Amino acid sequence: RKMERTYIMIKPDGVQRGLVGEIIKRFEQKGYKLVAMKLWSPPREFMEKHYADLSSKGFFAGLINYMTSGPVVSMVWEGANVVLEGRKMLGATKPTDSAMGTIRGDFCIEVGRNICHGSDSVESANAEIALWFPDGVSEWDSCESAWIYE
Ligand code: YYY
Ligand code: MG
Repeated sequence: RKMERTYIMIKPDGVQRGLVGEIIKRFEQKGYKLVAMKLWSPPREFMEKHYADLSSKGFFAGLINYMTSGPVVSMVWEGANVVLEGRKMLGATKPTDSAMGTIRGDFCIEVGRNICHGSDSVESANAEIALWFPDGVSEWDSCESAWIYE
């Protein structure tokens, strides 16, 4: 099996709306392992680096304003295929396209307030984890793993 790590972030609206526990709960209950977490308000330049590939988009300035409007919760989750599966759990970028049962489908309405971020590939996950957690993550053995994996 393909063990991976992904960078999941609860955006300022998710924090303000009290959805931190709900989002963590879904990843925990699925069986993924939390290996890093912090709540903080990174400076604008840092958020611009995180979203550098979108810098030419018309919504970029608004996106950075929104993403620096309050603290975010940064997390790294580990598990088999967690990059792709984590994206499925978040739902489509546009909440109108997000299936009910996904985080975005269940909890938000507009693309510019879509409450969560998840890495879109193993390569971008590795880059985002290095950016957000330069000191690394916490390695630990979960007692549940024998019951989650064959
Ligand atoms: O990875 P994901 O968050 O699902 O979408 P991206 O295409 O990477 O865009 C990042 C972020 O930008 C998206 O979550 C909301 C915002 N955004 C927007 O405000 N308007 C768009 N038309 C597209 C994206
Ligand atoms: Mg993206």
